[in-house]
Amino acid sequence: MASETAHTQVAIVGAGPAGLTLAALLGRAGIETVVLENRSRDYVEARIRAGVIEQGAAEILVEAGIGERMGEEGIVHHGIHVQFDGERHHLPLSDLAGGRHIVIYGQTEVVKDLIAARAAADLPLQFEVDAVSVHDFDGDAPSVHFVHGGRRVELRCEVIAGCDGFHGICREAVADRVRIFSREYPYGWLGVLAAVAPSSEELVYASHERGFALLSLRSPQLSRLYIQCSPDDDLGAWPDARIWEELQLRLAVDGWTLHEGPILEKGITPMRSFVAEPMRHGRLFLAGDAAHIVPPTGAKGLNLAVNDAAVLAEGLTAFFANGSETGLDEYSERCLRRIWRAEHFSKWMTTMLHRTGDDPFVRRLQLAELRYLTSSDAAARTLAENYVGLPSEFFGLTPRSHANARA
Ligand code: RFL
Ligand code: PHB
Repeated sequence: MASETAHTQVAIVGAGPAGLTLAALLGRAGIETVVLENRSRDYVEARIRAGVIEQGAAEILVEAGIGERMGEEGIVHHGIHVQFDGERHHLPLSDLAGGRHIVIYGQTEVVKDLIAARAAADLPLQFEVDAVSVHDFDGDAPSVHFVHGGRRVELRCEVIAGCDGFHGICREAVADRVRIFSREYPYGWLGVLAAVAPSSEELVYASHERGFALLSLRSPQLSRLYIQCSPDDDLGAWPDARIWEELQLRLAVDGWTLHEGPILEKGITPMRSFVAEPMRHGRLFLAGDAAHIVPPTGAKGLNLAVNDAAVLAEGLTAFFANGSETGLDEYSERCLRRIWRAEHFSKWMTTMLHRTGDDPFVRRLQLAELRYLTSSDAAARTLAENYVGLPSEFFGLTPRSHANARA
């Protein structure tokens, strides 16, 4: 097989939200990057995942240069509903959390916009690369080896960003140096995308005796719905009619109708909490799902990935400008403070809302907590400020606007 050598400043493994946002932010700072993705462009652009973007993460995406379509098509929400005992309660997130909001804009759209911007700028992004491996990141001349288009390539670089998701190879390469914290949950989510106008303007999180259900959306014509199921359920056991029947039961409230429509896509996701510490190993930096996973109930996965990318971009910008390693030294610690807050919040939301076994004691405690959440301003504020995303200052970090002014 033919082989060749190439060079860049930052080799980015993975074209998900973490890798693509990092590449875009570094591009703006004049830093050279090559992005390597093992799947095809069609596959990456069709993968349906998250849909809730915190105001702060949306601001980072605007800074990364993809604010235009998100500004036009993204839907700003100021509240959510929490439902239990057949009653729906409104939580006015923005009133409770200093005016901050969330934006409903699919991860699929974020990924499409970032890929389109990179293609328009004619910057290197290689899909369908094989046999990716990372080397020599303990020294100052690391490299990434891969096979692409029948050629074996050695990509020499100064820094490697491991943005290759939970099942990637970058965390594997440091498996003997990371400390792992993890929990698996005894349930999964069956997610569907349906061609029907959302039956509620704002999201509905429902805790029901039969299990959790969530009504979300992607656009005025597209609903996104989830139901708690067993993590090893087969999709075959969930024909469309059963999905709608279960959603009707779990989301029902008097005087409201859940409208049904054709199901365009469905999939089952297991739920886990996971953190690998630290996130820096010499010149190899882990970011996004490669380093941490949260159960989706708190809508934090995508937001954490975008935040990691922003913190890493800031550290790398100073490093390439004047050789300062301060930002890189602090990278792991700065990210982990936000990550652990999100880990706690996501586990809290998950255990409060899901059915775990038949223990009536557990159910009584869940209901007591849900009643407190929907009747105490203090409790509701706790959910709200976490859900819309805590500002950087909360973690003792410089707000990004100041950091930029300094750079
Ligand atoms: P991603 O999006 O997984 O991207 C990693 C990219 O790396 C590629 N890759 C490789 N490339 C080159 N060489 C290799 N050896 C490679 N191995 C892997 C992959 O193909 C992929 O393109 O990670 P990133 O960028 O860190 O972004 C994180 C988010 O995607 C993730 O946190 C969220 O989507 C999590 N998540 C959800 N979060 C929410 O907030 N709400 C949701 O509803 C929600 N649904 C989900 C989800 C994650 C899912 N996964 C990972 C199973 C649903 C699913 C199915
Ligand atoms: C989604 O719209 O996909 C979504 C919304 C809220 C969550 C998780 C997923 O907590």
